[in-house]
Amino acid sequence: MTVLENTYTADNIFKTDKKRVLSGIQPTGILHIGNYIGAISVWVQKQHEFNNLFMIANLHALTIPEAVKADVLRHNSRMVAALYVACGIDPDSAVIFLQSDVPGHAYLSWILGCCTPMGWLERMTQFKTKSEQAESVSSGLFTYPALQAADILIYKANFVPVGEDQSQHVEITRDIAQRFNHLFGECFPLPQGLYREAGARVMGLDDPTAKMSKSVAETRKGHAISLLDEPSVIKKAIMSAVTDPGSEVRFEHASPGVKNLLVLYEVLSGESRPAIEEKFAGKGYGFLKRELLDQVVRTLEPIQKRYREITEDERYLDDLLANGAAKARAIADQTVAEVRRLTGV
Ligand code: AQP
Repeated sequence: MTVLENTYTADNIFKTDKKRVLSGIQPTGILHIGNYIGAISVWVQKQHEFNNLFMIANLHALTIPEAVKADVLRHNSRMVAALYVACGIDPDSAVIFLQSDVPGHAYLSWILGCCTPMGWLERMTQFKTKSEQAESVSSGLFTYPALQAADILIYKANFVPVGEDQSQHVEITRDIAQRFNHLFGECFPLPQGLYREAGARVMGLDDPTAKMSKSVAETRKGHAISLLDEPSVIKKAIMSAVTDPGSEVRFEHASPGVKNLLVLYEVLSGESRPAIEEKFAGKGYGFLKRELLDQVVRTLEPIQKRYREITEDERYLDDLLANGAAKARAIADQTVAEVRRLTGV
């Protein structure tokens, strides 16, 4: 693949005129089944309906700098790109790129930050949660929503497929876009979140009251199922997942841990809720766990095989990311030029 930087313009990146999608994941650890179900699987399912840009949000990964090691961040960033493709994103039609390769994100983030009242940022629940856990709280963690708004708005994305935990961030992006449009003139469409009905919030296997999280998984074995886990590791995590002393397998009445396992089974198997409730009634949670294990391993096997093939060829990822960056820059530069004109900077 050759990088055709000079031949890309904002108008020739996508072959057809469709609504635009932007989404991304922070390279803060190995992606888990929650990232797959809540975000990537939706991207894959809907990729032909939209023109897609999928970024690796490595600038966002710096918001907790104590957790960052340069080599690990570099490695994880490439791993996330490889996993996008391994999970089924078509690299020939989607633009896959590193956030840091497009300087317009940070540039626009400053301008949008200036349009964002402090009170809006103070209300963000993710900031509250993450700042409670962090050693020290950076201003980057606080202004993270302005950068995320820039990620989305710089491509004038119409839809943002994300897990439910990100819904407040999509809402604030709409508010920021509206405020910019009001202050400086119409520029940004108001993006909408795209969420799945079941599985939009996968919970930790060891603590079903908190969402499954990459960074937590780094330090707590059995918290998450990583997309690159061996079957033996997955087995351990699922078999030791928190349930309860009962035997309730109806979705509406199950305890949080059991509901989480049922939802994972539902999403991965594609079976209906009544069929699942019938299948597991009176069989005990051990049976549910074994069946879920089978579904997870079957889902992850082809992804892991493709991941190994992709990562064996260093050049493939270099080219993929260089091309993605050139395409993303072409679109981003056009928006930045428009923003400069409207704001007078
Ligand atoms: N548990 C989850 N269930 C469903 N969807 C999830 N996502 C994350 N966790 C779950 C979705 O995956 C994408 C990844 O977003 P991110 O990396 O930018 O940040 P995050 O939401 O904070 O993800 P993690 O895995 O929990 O990472 P850390 O620990 O680094 O914060 C988003 O679409 C998110 O909704």
